[in-house]
Amino acid sequence: MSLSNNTSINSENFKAKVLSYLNYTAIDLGQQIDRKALLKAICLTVNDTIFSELQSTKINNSKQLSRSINYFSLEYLMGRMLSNNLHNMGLYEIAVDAVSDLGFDLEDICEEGHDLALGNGGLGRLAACYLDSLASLDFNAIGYGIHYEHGLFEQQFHQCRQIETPDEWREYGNPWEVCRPEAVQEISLYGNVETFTDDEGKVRKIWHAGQKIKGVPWDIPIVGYRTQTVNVLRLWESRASSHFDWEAFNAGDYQDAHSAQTQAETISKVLYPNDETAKGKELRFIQQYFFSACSIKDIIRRYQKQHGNDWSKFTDKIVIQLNDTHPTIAILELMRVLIDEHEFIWTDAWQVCRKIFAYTNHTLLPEALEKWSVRMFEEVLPRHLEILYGINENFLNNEVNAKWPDDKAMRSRLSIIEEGSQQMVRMAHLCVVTSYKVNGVAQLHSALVKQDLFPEFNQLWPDKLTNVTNGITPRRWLKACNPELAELISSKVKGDWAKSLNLLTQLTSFANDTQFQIDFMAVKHRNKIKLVKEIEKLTGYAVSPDAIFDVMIKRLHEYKRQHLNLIHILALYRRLLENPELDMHPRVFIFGAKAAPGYYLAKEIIYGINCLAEKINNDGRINNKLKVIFMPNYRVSLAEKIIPAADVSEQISTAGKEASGTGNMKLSLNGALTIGTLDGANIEIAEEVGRENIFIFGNTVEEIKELDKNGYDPLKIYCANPELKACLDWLDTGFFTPGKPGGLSAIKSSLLEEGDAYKVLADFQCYSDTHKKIDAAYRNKSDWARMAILNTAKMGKFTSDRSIEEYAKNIWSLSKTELSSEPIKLVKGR
Ligand code: 26Q
Repeated sequence: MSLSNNTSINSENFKAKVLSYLNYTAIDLGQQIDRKALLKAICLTVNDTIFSELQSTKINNSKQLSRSINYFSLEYLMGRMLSNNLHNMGLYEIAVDAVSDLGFDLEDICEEGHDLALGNGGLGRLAACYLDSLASLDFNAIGYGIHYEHGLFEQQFHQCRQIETPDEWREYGNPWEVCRPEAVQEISLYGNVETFTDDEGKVRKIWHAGQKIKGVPWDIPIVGYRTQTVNVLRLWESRASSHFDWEAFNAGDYQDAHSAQTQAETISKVLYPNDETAKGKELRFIQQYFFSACSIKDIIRRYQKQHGNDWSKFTDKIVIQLNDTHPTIAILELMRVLIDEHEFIWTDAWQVCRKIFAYTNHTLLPEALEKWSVRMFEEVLPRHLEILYGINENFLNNEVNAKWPDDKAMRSRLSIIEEGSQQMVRMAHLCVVTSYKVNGVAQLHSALVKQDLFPEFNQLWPDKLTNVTNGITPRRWLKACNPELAELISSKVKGDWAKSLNLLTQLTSFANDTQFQIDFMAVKHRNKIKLVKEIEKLTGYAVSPDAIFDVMIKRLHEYKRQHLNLIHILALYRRLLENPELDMHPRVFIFGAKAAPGYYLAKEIIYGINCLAEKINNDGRINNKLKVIFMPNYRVSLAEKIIPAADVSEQISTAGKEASGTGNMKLSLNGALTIGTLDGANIEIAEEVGRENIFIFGNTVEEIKELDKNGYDPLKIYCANPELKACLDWLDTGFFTPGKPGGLSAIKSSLLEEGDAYKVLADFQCYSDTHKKIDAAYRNKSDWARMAILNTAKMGKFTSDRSIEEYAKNIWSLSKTELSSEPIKLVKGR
């Protein structure tokens, strides 16, 4: 069997294999087949092919001279794997038939799969889309990360409030991963540094570790779309180094014998659920080092297997992309390994690092920029701190001093160490100083990185800072999640649009075609009916598929402004109560969002939306014209259900705050119309679809800066706008929180008393006016359909294949692997 040429697989032999695997996975074949057992058997069936292609890819790669890209990320939001793997392998239809022969629906079986939720939000999902594109474009790539025992928490609502429970993604095993004991690594922590003179009279350093930790790699295959390439995502699990303290055990101290093990295993125990706030916890720092050090060791192990001690080709063969600053410590680890373990002189080691690392910035928010205390650095990684000081000194004394001689202010602004009551290490500075390229993730964001975040670095190295606009994989985000639309598109578009998304522009010629408009909107309507059922299942509320489905799905954060949406819902509700006959097309506002467990106001906003939902959805006076739905436990697999059913996409962040956004691309690709600010990738989406096919509103970055400069006064806006005032005052009354007056006051006070940092009030009126335009536009069915079709048609730019091609060309200098035409024979051991 071959992935690119799956002609030897048909539904009959697929079914036969599944049945034979059921011997392993089902307890009792005499009984009705258990769905979970069937799912596992199908996974094992496709894994036969996937793992053999994985071996072939490895062998093929080892024969090539091309570079490999090592993607370092603390997060990967993979979602479910089966349906995507089947689609990429071209086996989906065959599997549908085989499973249907067994009396099941493949979609139902896929539903049994657990999401791989090893990430928080955008950054983690981006990493997953990029892995898909790297494999699909035949690049030699590996993703490195952490094998968290618990991914992002599961969310439930109790009395409208978010409750977190642990994610148990591997409770019953994960069929997609394989342990690689032959590549286990050991890393050190704590201890001290000894300086000595070696036999040749050279001064050397040795780090005596206080603790050793074992890193056990788990490989998850990443299947390219309709190609032979299968890459891997390698995730490290932490274990105690000496498996068990037998001495303590024999001495009867069972507690102590276990404690080292427990402590070591804590490192990969759980994903930190914060996004956009970099709170300094030692365990998080250790996670970052653990994974970076294991990955650097693994890269060197693989390199040496091929090249022994010949380091001359190292920088030709290896490039490391840092997904935000989270893996920055890898830079210091590579310096340490090269100098202390491989006897590189400083300048040579530094040259290597400067050629190998590139860094992607995903945020401008000051609270999200990582800083770690020097004190903690010194305790956990004493040798790395020494190296850091060396790098900083050279940088300040040579590069900064050459450009700005004796400029103390500049030195302290650019230094990797921030002085203050407590010295801190600025991880982003270390990244920018070392990396040969630094990129932002959308045009506006990259411009602001240059202008506002790192202006001096940009002066120092004008070619270093650049842009690569984010992208999404159309395989998962259209072909797999919206099969009916995919089929409709394929009936009109020539060529494989899932591989070349620009082919979708062919749809523009059907945008005015009445029959195509009807077909397009009929698909949307059927997707809405499916979502209606899901909504009923998850929330108990009944909503009509004829209403406008207005969707806001993303992490909960003040800058994303779910509360702007909330206040506007209040305004609509008031208008309806005043006039139940109000001429308004029925609207369902659909939310999906998790809040970081320690983020108070974010949780209050969730509480507020849920309280509104309870009141509004049960209010018989408003003729079902308004419904509010908060879908619990938002995650990749839920996004796959909501996105195909969306009419309106809410992208309403304060201008300048959302680096890019990627949900905006997914929704638009599936024919939703955006209501959005001129922020992140919204700007580029507007450029692609045309201003007439998107609803742009709100203050621009410049206008927001002006507001700040002139002393922004939310109270003035509140006093001048009676509707806005009434809505905010309503939050104080207890109307939505019976028995608890003031139950929603925190939202109001964040806006009026705490300064409305994200300019919610400044954008309220134009947001409300723009929603009126949406209401009017939706009534013209043909116009709306045309706009929706044009959104789908113009999304070609936002395929992650385009992003990856840009990284490969402009940052990584990566050429594609040449695929072997001959089937590769696996070498057998003796
Ligand atoms: C850092 C230190 C300590 C604890 C947590 C963190 C942490 C973890 C995750 C900080 C940030 C994140 C995640 C950030 C993120 O998802 N950013 C989003 O990245 C997307 C992909 O580029 C963009 O589209 C979004 O605009 C951006 O918000």
